[in-house]
Amino acid sequence: MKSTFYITTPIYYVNDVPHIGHAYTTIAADVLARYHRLTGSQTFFLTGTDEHGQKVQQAAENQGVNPQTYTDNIVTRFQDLWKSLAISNNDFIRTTESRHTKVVHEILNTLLKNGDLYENTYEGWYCLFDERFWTEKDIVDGNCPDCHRPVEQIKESNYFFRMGRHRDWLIEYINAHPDFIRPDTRRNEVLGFLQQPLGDLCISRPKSRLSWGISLPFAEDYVTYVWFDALVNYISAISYLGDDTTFKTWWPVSVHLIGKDILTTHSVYWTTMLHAMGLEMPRTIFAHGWWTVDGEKMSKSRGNVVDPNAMVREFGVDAFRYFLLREIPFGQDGDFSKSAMIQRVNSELANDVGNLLNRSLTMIERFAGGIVPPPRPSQDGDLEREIKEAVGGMKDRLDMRLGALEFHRAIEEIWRVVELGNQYIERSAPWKLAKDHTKKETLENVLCTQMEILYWLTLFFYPFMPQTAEAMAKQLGITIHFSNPLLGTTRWGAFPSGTTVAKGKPLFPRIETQPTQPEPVVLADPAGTSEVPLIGIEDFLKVQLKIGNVVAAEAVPKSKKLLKLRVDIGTETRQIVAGIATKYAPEEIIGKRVVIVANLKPAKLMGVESQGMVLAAGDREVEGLLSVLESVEAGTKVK
Ligand code: ME8
Repeated sequence: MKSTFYITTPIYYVNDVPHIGHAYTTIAADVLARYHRLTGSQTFFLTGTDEHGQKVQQAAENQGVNPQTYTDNIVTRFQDLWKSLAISNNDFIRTTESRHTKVVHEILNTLLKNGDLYENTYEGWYCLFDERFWTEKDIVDGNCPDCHRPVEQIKESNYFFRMGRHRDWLIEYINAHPDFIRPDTRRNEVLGFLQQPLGDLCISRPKSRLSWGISLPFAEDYVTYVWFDALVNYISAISYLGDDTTFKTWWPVSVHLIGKDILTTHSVYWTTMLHAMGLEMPRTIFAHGWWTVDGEKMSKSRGNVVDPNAMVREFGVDAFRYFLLREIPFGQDGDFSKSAMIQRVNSELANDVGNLLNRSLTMIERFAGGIVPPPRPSQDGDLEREIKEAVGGMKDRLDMRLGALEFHRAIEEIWRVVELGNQYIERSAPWKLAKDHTKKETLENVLCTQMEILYWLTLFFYPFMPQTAEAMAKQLGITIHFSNPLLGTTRWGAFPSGTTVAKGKPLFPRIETQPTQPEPVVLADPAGTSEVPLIGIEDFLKVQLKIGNVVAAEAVPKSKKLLKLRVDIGTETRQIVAGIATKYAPEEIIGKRVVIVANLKPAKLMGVESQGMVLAAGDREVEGLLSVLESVEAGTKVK
């Protein structure tokens, strides 16, 4: 029997445009949905918009349009954003659709009939902005404890849901189901909340105060209050009270993914509503943490709201998706900054992945005419075994990590294979094998293994970076049908030999930051003197030495000695021409950390500009490049 996986995001309010917080939840849900499809689960991924309520009514009034026109307009911003973020939702529900309002009506009728709803007069302090009542002890100096705006005393008749009667059951249920509310900190928070007596829930507003909502079927002068309308989307979208087979296929939901701001509404309001309806509980409600921006709360008034569209334009969709899930452990709060993003893109994507792909394809082109050779007996037994084990055990490890919603850990598992791939190239040194024709088979095996590693990486990357996976497959010269359940059915050795690779543009171009050009210093020229003069420390300090990371290398045409290098020095990437071709093949030094003179005046060598010099040992002939023992960051000064 096929397993099923149903995942939801919150349905977002349409009184505002989408920002990185909305993108975060939706991208995380997308990764899980894509992963489950790739492992063969029948998957349903739902997102949508929450379109009723006072704020929408007000926003529409401010624009002088009716609320439906207003929401029809804003909703496209969410839908367009999900397209540009490569979100693979199966459905998009809007609470103004009749398939939704119909179900809300039926649920309300049933609950009233069963005695779960009652009418009562309610008096309390009301916050217009938060659309909620507070008790006397909650308010602070006449202001809302949440948004600090003034509250007003309101007395009105409303409908209530008998929520309080489910409290003991709910506590027991949470205690008996450790995976129900996650992470543990949130579960404890909910249990803490339930220590207090649980009141009943006001589910309506009089139309005189709020007209933009779903009318109560048994009291036309009232509309339902936001939560009783919004939460129902999770079942109205899967044909509750409509098509029973569809509903039973998906319910109970596997994961309700939410932010920590709406933990109580989901863990207490929604679960007690479901209990009253006699429906099964969600398997997991997971509340993730909160993003701040450059250390500050994100808000319109601060003007620091990050627009995901701008991030996609600047960094590309996959780099943005990758960053959000790699940067902070899911569940914890985190801070968004462009500098952190640039650092990750440059070191983990451009360097680790970009180099692996680029070097491997270059070598297939140079040593095998662009055609992937067949597998041969292994050259580096231990490392190959380690790689095969890392790849072979990956599905189990990803099942575990993603089952626990530990996205950053899942990425770390995948990066282990990226690292092994880079190590494999270093250790097996195909450029050396290519010089010895008795090693032809060994070389072929190495090249073929490199392709196999890259093939697996496309599968592992796919849930996180779907466009990258597609682009990688294209460069590897193969078609991968990612909609097939490939993880779990594919075995090592799947990459077809005889394939012609199609090296293309770098997947993740390095992001250049503003270079801080050092003042060029003219050095005293000691050449010609047989005696090496002593210099003072002040002279030595004029030479700015830095650690650089070689990101690209190619021969200078018509030169036996020169290589043209691109060297990342942290703030920028320099082109440096070095006389090292007799010692090093271009592929061999990509990824190496070297020491460069950063403040040498640019010069032209064989017509190619060199913006610095790499340091090497040797007198007439280069014997070895200078490097550094520890993995020091590119751009670090050498003193
Ligand atoms: O609450 N960091 O909608 P909403 C991380 N309509 N996530 C964030 C975030 C941030 N700074 N800001 C927002 C609603 N989010 C209701 C939901 S569900 C039946 C009804 C994300 O538009 C996070 O997922 O205010 C949060 O729960 C959600 O957006 C709130 O979206």
